[in-house]
Amino acid sequence: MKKQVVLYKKLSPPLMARLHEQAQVTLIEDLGAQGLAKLRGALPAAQGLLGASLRLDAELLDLAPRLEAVASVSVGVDNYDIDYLTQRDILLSNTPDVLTETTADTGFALILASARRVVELANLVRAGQWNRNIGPLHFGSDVHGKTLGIIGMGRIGEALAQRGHFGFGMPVIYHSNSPKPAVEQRFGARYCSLPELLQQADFICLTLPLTDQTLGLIGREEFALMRPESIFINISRGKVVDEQALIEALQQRQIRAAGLDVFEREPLGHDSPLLQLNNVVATPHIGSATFETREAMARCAVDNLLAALAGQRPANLVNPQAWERRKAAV
Ligand code: 8YV
Repeated sequence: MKKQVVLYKKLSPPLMARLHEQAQVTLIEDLGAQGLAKLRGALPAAQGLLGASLRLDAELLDLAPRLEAVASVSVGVDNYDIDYLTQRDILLSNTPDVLTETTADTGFALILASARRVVELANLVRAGQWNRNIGPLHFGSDVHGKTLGIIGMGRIGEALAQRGHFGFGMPVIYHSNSPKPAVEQRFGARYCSLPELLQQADFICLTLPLTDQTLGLIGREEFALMRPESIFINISRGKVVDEQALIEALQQRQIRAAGLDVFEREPLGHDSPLLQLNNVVATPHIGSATFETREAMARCAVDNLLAALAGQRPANLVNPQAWERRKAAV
């Protein structure tokens, strides 16, 4: 008997075919009001869920008494009530590794775009305002040789350090839960405290997950430690930053510029003060958004889900305790 799977993210035809072969699939095309109503109606029969960008909390999960596994098409899992999933023995999986390089590329795209004012000056050309040689009024800042500060030295932080060290000759300093000797050896990186990093780095990059510990980590005090020529980059989660404090730091020139791919609320409000600032490069959460990587992530999520529904341990299990509880109950 095929398991009942509810899909709330469209998959490519080959992945859809693979899923249909092994499961009874209900596709929720979008997460608007109608889509959410359809999702809620499908949850009572659901044994597997696959998708992303949906807050999966106890209220929704209580509509799914038969749920065995949730496969997220993301590496971040801050939108899942992991404790409740574990309590219910529901296996949650994610898609790390496959998106690491692409997301680090996005980080460097923002470093270069914000340092060299690429968006602002490209818009000046497009607006027909390039009427003379560019002068100091439009100069940007160098990237090569500047100090790269990385907050959160996980897979993506490491990939960013690799790009900075080997690609741009940047000294790398970092702050994370614990020192990473292998990273220090590979990239000549130096571990330092958060205040030290904020005071010393030319580029301050957030590459850490959103947790109870990192919520609001970068606020007024932290921006006040940064140097006026420093540039702030966020490719992690918007809520790691006090966004009002960021806006004030930019308006008051406490920092030179910001490259932001994530925001407290997404999509970013059209009236956000961030969009009135020339020294902000804002992208719509494109961290992993390439054809190749999103297909690899979806493939990884399908592998995880089908393994879990077949009674096997998914390769990328977020809550191993749920697996242990499952095994103990057999
Ligand atoms: C997208 C991400 O949000 O993987 C994550 O955690 O933030 C991005 O890759 C995700 O892929 C949703 O589709």
